[in-house]
Amino acid sequence: MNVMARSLLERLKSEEKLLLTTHRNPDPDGLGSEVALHGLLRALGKDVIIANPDQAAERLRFLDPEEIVQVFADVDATGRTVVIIDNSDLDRILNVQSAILPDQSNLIIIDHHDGATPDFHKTFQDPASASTSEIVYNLYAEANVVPSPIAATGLYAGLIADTGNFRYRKTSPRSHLMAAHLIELGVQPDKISDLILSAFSLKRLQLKKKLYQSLAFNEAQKIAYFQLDLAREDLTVSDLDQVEGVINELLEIQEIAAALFFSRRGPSLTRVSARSRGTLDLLPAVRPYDGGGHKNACGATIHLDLQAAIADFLPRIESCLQVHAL
Ligand SMILES: [Mn+2]
Repeated sequence: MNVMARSLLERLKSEEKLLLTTHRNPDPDGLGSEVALHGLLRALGKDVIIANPDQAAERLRFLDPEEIVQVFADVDATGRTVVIIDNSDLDRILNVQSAILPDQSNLIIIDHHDGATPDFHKTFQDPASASTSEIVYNLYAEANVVPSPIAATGLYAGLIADTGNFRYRKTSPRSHLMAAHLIELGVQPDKISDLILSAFSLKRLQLKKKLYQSLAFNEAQKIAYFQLDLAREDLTVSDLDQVEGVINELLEIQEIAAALFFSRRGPSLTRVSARSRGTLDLLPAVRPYDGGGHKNACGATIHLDLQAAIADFLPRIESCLQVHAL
C-alpha cells in the first residue's frame, strides 16, 4: 500500500477525538469523503464528529442519509483534532479555524490539490489523486475495512465529481479500479450520477442564462469568460453553487484554451475561477494573487472591481498560453 495511506492511517489512529471538516459550500468530494472517513474512524473506535463551516446544498444531502454532518457553530470542538478534507486553505473553513491550536499541533490536512508538499504529519497532500475520495478509499484498504453502503456512495460521488465522470487529466487506472470495487459493493452508478448531475433547480438555468449573456472573449478568441456582479444581480455567494461546473462548458469548444469566471463579490473584491485542458498550466496566473488549485482548475481573489480585475488577469492567462505554445 502507498506511503501516504500508511502514515495517514497511523496519524489518525494516534488521535482519539476528531473533528472532520471541509471547505465552505461543500462539494461532492468534500462531503462524500468526510462521511466515508467518519465511517472508517467509527469502525476504528474513534470519537469523531463532522462539523462544516456551513450547510451543504440541498441536492447533496443524500450523501448524509443519517444526518451526521453538523454545522460548526452547533458543536463543541474542545479537545478535538481538526481534520480538514479536500482543502488546504484555512480561509475556506471560515470559523472552524477557531478549533485549531495556534501551533497547529491538532491539525491534519488531507487534500489532493497541487501545491503543498506532504510532511506526513500535518499535511497529507497527494496531487496524484484525482479526488480526496481516492485518498480515503486507500485508507479503507490500508485499514482492511470494507466501506459501508453509505461510505461507498460518498466515495463514488467524490470520484465521479472530481474526475468529471472519468474525463479529467488525473483520472487513473486506480480511479477506475476504485469505481469497479465500489460498484461491486453495491453502488449504483446511474443513480448517483443522476443525483449529482441531474438534480439542479430551475435557478441553475436562470443563472446560466445570465452567465451566457455576459460571455466575452479575449482578442485572439482563445480565452472565454463569464462575468457577474453579484450585488448588481441581487445574488449571494451561495447562489453560485447553482452554476457549479458551468465554466467547464466553455472548454467543450475546441478553439477555447482557457475558461474563466469572474464574480464580483464586494467593493474591490472579485473572485476568478480558471479552467484549462491537458498540459496548459494556469497556476502561474493565479499565484500573484495568492490563489491556488490545480494547473487545470484554479482560482484567486483579486482585490479589484470587476472590469479592473478582468483587465489585470487576462494578460496573465495570455502569458500562460504563450508559455504553453513554446
Ligand atoms: Mn476534491
